[in-house]
Amino acid sequence: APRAGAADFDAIIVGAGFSGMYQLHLLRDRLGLKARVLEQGGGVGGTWYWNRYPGARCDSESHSYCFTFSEALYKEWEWSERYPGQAEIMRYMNWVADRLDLKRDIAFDTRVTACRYDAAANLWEVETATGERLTATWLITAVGCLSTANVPKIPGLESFGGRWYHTGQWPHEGVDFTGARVGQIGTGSTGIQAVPVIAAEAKHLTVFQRTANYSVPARNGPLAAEFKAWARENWQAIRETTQSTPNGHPFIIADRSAWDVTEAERQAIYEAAWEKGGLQFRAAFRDLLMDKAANDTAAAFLKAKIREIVQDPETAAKLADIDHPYAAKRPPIDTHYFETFNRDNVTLVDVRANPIERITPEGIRLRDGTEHALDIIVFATGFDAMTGPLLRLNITGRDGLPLAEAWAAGPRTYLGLQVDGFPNLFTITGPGSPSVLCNMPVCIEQHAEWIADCIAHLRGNGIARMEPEPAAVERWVAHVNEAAHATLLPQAGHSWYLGANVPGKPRVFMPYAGGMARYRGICADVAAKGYEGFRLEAPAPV
Ligand code: NA7
Repeated sequence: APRAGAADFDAIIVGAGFSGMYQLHLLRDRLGLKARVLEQGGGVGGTWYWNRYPGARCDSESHSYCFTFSEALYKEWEWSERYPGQAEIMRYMNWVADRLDLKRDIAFDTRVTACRYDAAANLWEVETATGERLTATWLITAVGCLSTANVPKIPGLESFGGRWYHTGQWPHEGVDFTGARVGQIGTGSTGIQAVPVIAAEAKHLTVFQRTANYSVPARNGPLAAEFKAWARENWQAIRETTQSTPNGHPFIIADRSAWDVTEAERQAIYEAAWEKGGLQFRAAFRDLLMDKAANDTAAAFLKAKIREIVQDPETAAKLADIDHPYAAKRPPIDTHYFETFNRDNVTLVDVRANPIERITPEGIRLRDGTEHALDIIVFATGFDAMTGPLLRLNITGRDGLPLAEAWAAGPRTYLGLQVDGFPNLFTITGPGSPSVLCNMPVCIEQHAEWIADCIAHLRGNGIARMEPEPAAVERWVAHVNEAAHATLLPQAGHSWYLGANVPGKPRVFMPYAGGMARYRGICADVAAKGYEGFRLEAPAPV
């Protein structure tokens, strides 16, 4: 049986984004625990601390992209736009951190390099880049899902004579594109946000597209005073909506099939959704993510829009040559993305047909020998999603088992919250949780609260060690897989949901696609049944 260890802290939390901040607040201010947050950045904000690229903006609507656990906190903050921009989110995060007095328990500029579970002492030892070692009973990762930049290993990058940047590691002082010939690789959510902003500043922008993507106009803009007042007054109702929908957004997915209406009605519904803008487009019919033929109707509508907007037919054809179902990859929303290809200073290059061969001192060379001379390369190439940020922590569990080894064939968790072989480790928005398929703060609040309740239960019952049973992990992995395959999501073979964007990464559908509301119910049920599926051990008598 485990000992009750004498650790430096009750809990160490890695990361000071939404997750780490809320977890600290709950453990310290509600449970009275001694908790410490270790954060590699120089401030709070997590993903928003690093993603300062041009056009960086959240795709969740601002009145739901925030903490909702406190009515007072919710009502005191006023968002200025329908979608919050990076700078405004950073102001919000700092405001919350100050308002809850969190910063005194966060060590900034502190990168975790290793985490080791010491079975004899029953504690976690966490090592930082400066060689400091701290111990804690509970280790909680709050490292986000999209925080390990994926810079593709294109030969010759080191020889490039210009400057290059990854959008997720953007210089804090910004990048001046004036007069520059810019090449951007990547047309995911990030790339689609960056293109119009870079094009407006650069001398020329060449967009290297490997996979064409759908996008719906965000219809961003300042929020009207009436809307702000409505959101303040409807804190409870908004919270109830986000907690009861599958994706945590403040809109309801229509309870009608694409086949319940006539062709003309369907077009009118899509047209209205297009005008309204944003991720709500996918809520037009309940079966868009389940029924391929239903999805085809949305896909056809969106492809027709691209051909309507983009004047050059050849460019339009390349942009509309999309081979995955709509929303099977994370669906981008944009501000004048397709319109930007009508500018004289923007060129689209199809690198599916003619791949990038190498980066030269002058720019990018394609397989057919075409050279694109560039001063700046922007990598909007995404992240080693979900597992990347966890594996980078070099976690070793019981019997010296490295997490990388436990997950060699893909991530295996129970509820996305714990891993067998890694006692007393909690992973906020870990693989196997809804995370990236959900409006993040909604998912994060549920996780942090579940973890806090769990720790309170363990302490109240004198339990010193918690770990999922391998059979529970086995069942959960199977359920995550089954939930994914009940949707069209796995049909986008090159998506980061599957790890397919990182060469050599195992192809496993990582997030839980069964819906946030259902997941919330499952987690609550597990807790109500005395943490069913977990092994709970009391300390050995002294
Ligand atoms: P994504 O969605 O992973 O997009 C990355 C883009 O970069 C995508 O178009 C990729 O094409 C492209 N890419 C990646 N590697 C290469 C190489 N080697 N050559 C050419 N093109 C490449 O990342 P984002 O940052 O846009 O979005 C991540 C999430 O952040 C987003 O969904 C939101 O949740 C916030 P591919 O599709 O792999 O062919």
